[in-house]
Parts: sequence; C-alpha cells; structure tokens
Amino acid sequence: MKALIIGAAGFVGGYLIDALKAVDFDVYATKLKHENIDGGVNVYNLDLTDFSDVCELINEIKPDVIYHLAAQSSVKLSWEKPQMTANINILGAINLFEAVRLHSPSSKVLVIGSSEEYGDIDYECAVNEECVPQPKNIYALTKLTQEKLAEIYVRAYNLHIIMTRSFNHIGPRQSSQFVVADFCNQVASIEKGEHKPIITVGNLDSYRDFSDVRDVVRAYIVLSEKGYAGEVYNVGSGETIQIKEILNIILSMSESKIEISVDAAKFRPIDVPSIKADISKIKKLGWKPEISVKKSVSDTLDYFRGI
Ligand code: A2R
Repeated sequence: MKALIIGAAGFVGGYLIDALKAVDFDVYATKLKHENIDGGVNVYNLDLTDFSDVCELINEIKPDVIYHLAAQSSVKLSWEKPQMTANINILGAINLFEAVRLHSPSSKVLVIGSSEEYGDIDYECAVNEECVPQPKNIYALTKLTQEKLAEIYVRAYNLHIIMTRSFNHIGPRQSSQFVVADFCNQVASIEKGEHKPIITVGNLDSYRDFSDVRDVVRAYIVLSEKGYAGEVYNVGSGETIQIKEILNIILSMSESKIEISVDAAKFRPIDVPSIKADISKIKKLGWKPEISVKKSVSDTLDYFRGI
C-alpha cells in the first residue's frame, strides 16, 4: 500500500512517517525545498500552491492513501500573514482535491482540520461534530473552508475524503511557537544557564484539550482505514486542562527556581476561553488516547533538555 504524506517535514509528519513505516506502508513524503526528512521514505519537493506540480506528483504516485498535513498552522502567524495563510490552506487544498479528481480518484484522502474551527461556542459540555463552527480567527476560517471544500468534492465527485477537527497536540520536536513547547524550551534553557530564571507566558486562563502527537498519528491511521467519506471526526483527548496547570506541571519537573512573567505580546487578539472534544465518534472506530498529558509534557521537556 502506498501512503503519501503532504507536508511531511512538519511536527506531525515525522511521527506519521514512523507509524506508517511500522505497519509496512510504502511511504512517499513531500517537503518544501529547505527542510529535511529522515531516510527510509521516498522524498519529493512540493509546494502545494503549484497546481501543475501537485498534479504531476499525484499522477506519478497514485497513492492508495494521502495524508494532507501541509498548512500554515499557526494562529498567531495567520493574523500577521492572512494572504499567505489562505493561499496555503485554501488554494493548497483545492489544488490537492483537483489533482486527486483528475489523476487518482480512488485515493483515500485524510484532511486535517482544527478545533479552532469551532470558535467561541458554548463550551459547558464537550463539543461534538454536529456543533456549527463559528471560526474566530483567520487560521480557523481557512481550515473550515478546507473542510467545506472537501465536502463538496465528496458530494460532487464521489472522492473518498475524510476530515478531522484536531484539537491541540503536543510532544517532543514541536516548534516552540506553540505554548507547551514554548514553556518546555524556556525551562530547559533556564536549566542550562542560557537564560535568566524567568519564564515569560501569555494567557494562562484558557482551558485546552491536549493530546500526545503519537496518539494523534494513530488516530489518523485509524481514520484513513475506517473513517467514512465526507465525515468529520474530532481528534482529541476528551479532557481539558488549564494552561496554568500545564505550566505548574512543567515547573514541578524542574529543580530550578523559576519566576513567572506575563507578557501581553503573547496574548492573541481573540482567544477562546475553553474547549473540550467529544470523541465518541472516533472512539466508535476503535481509537482512544493512551498517552497522558504528564508523560507528553515530560517527554517534551526532555527533548528540549537534549536528553
Ligand atoms: O512552513 P514549513 O517550511 O514548516 O512547511 C510546512 C508545510 N507547508 C507546505 N507544504 C507544501 N506546500 C506549501 N505551500 C506549504 N506550506 C507549508 O506543511 C510544514 O512542514 C507542514 C506543516 O507542518 P507543521 O506546521 O509542523 O504542522 P503540524 O503541527 O505538523 O500539523 C499538521 C496539520 C496541519 O494541517 C495543522 O494545521 C493541523 O495539523 O493542526
């Protein structure tokens, strides 16, 4: 079986490559020119915004399954670079769906969306896939547009596209532009004496649903095998934790005495106070999370410590 990962050089991509190799897939991976991907896979340079290159690649590989991870994936950057975000997340998705329609219509495609799509809805209970999304930032809107486009390609052309709304995921190798990796990175550099013993933080009041990236890639493989075309699946832990509590867990794992400093520049223009996934739909396919937040945070801290 041939699996193609688009955007394989990112955080999730590395873990997905390993997980697919472990179950004997023939793995094809795309990256933008400047990145690195470890051996054992067929690597292609691809800019998803270049339609003729996307067509050429899909036509050449004709994958059994495509994992579409490529994105401008930062909410913060989406405020700063809205055009670039829309170009990659929306035009890129159209290019992929068109290329699949024209050159490999029997490929299954897993399209990664985001919990950010839900926006500011009533979070008294866990949010399920029936809730009407109300995106509150540019990144979220581009991800919802990608999902709606996927629905149209399923209905109009009978393509086999499955969509996710993935909640926050964390783990070793995540970029420190994301909150947990940022805290771990700061603590590790304080421990190495590279930094004054002060950690700068943004909004600590929000509650988020965090999953370990290794659980997330297992979910993606299950969805590509058993998910239904045109359906959206939440991928999350089903639990929330306050950012303040995560910070306390990380600080408790360090011997250093660290002061906390709140930096207004780290706050987002609009932030959702709390979000928790209802994961009953994906659980029916046989997946559930296995790695605790504590274990995930501890591994991430060790990664930044260089252990
Ligand atoms: O921006 P880079 O150099 O880090 O490359 C990113 C890549 N990418 C592209 N690939 C092809 N054509 C493009 N025009 C293009 N623009 C960006 O997609 C990066 O290697 C990859 C996305 O990886 P991350 O940003 O690390 O996302 P992560 O955490 O792996 O999340 C995977 C998916 C994304 O769709 C997120 O929006 C969603 O899960 O949460």
